[in-house]
Amino acid sequence: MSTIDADPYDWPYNGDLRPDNTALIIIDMQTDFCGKGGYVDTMGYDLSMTQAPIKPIKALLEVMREKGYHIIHTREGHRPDLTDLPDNKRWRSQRIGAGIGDPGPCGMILVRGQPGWDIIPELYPRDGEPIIDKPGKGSFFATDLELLLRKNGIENLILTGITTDVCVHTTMREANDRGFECLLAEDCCGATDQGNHDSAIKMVKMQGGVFGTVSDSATLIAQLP
Ligand code: C5J
Repeated sequence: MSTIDADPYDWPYNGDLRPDNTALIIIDMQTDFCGKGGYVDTMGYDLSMTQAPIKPIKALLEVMREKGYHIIHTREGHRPDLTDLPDNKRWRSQRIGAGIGDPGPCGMILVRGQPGWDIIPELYPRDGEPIIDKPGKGSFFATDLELLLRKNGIENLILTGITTDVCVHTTMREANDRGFECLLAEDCCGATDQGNHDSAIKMVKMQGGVFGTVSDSATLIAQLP
């Protein structure tokens, strides 16, 4: 039995923490969300906030690969013909000058196969590490993530990636409702707004850990069995 120091409770709740039953999920570390000329950059946000988690994720990823944990990556994006892009999602993005599906410096914004849509080289998946391509914010909606987790006996999820308040939080909520035991690695996440990042972390911790618990990369690296 082993646990990771976390707030508001040490994780996992039952002490059953093994490489076999635990996955690192790296959410949407794509050029569109943290690279120059991508979606977030085109919207005018400060990229330093979505780039901040790159180094901590890389350090954690290296250790978890070494120890044999499951590693899962996600990408948000739409089909090139945009048949899976809700009209209102497109309309809202166009309003702020970064229309999903429109051409930009990194190709069509958030479209599968375009340079901006892919995962950044620093964190690129290794052969054999599953990539979940998702059309929405949550990683469970319209994907086979749950099937993959259940089939492989994965019960514990370490959530990392961007953005804390949108895709990471939506995925954590979806996972929590499905009974997965979730830990958010605080320094391995970033948002387009520091206040939103801080609030998203605070929300996880309320009600005794309503969506799970929070720790950081240094603690995980030191304590993961
Ligand atoms: C957003 C995401 N923010 N990956 N997507 O649209 O959080």
